[in-house]
Amino acid sequence: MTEAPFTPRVFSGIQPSGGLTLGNYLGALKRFAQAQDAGVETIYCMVDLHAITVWQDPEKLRHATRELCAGFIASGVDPEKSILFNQSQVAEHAQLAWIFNCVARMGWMKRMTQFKDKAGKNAENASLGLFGYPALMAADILIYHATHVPVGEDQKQHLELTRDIATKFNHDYGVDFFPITEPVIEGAATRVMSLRDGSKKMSKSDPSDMSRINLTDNADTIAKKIRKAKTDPEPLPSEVVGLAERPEARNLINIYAALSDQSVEQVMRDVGGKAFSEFKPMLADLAVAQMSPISTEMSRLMQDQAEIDRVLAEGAGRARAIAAPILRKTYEIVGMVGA
Ligand code: AQP
Repeated sequence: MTEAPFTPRVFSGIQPSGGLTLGNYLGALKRFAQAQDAGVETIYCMVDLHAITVWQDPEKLRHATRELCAGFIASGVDPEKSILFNQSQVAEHAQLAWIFNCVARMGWMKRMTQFKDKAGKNAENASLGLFGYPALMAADILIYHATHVPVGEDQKQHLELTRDIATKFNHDYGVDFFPITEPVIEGAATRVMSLRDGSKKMSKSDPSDMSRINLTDNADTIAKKIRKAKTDPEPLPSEVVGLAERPEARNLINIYAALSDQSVEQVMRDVGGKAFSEFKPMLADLAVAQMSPISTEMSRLMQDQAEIDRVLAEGAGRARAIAAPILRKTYEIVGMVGA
């Protein structure tokens, strides 16, 4: 439970490490826009400092950051209602991350599955930043005393670590300063899987473009990717339990449910018994209808980069106004002279 003195505040971020996918949209962006309209302060960040934990071409990083900002806005995040900015413009994230590097334990970090997945067999050659990533993520959240973090299921472990860091900091310094953040992981598509392999998460960095739907894909490409999505030969079951051993079928049903704002049970009632040859075009039509306006709006917004940069700078100013006093107070608690 979050302690009483903390006002509810939502924070979440996305890396500009490539183009956005349907996974980012359903697991994150769509829910960010919903949270914004629920009457709570919302802060959303393009986490460019996280992106460089693996090599990024500087020009592509700049482009991806602006395109991501366009993706936020096109998905319904309103920069007037939410605070929208890129992480590197608010130095307090990195400053608090250093303090958290000194709070988090090596043993905790070594258990993080994302590091193991991303570093792969060549962990000795991974950057120190990739290993320390979750401490920076904890700082992103706690520099705003955020109480709620909407994310996809893949980020659950990092949010547990954020709670551990807040708890240890509060305990070590005898304060009740950082909130114990609640992960908000809900809905039918909290883990959208690859279209080529139902056991792997859909990801912007998957080498196969056919594995994902990009927010910038046009209608033909979306339809083709869904048509070619891996499935099995059986017709769709009418009950959720029938999906247990069928990860690819489950994934497509989850996507359909999330896109149409229905429960999985409702969708199964409608599509149970259908062959994939019948269901896939239904899904393609739905995906095109939902995604095309977003991609069109992103292209329109990208034509005015000066306006995107203005939005980011303005959001950064508003973010700094919250972050600076929290960092100052943290320094004071830790014992830094001049704080
Ligand atoms: N497949 C997914 N299903 C549901 N949610 C997802 N998210 C990502 N993939 C899926 C959610 O999107 C938010 C931003 O993620 P991120 O860009 O910070 O990093 P990530 O989770 O590592 O996403 P990718 O697409 O897999 O990026 P790369 O390939 O660069 O690592 C998070 O809330 C995440 O849960």
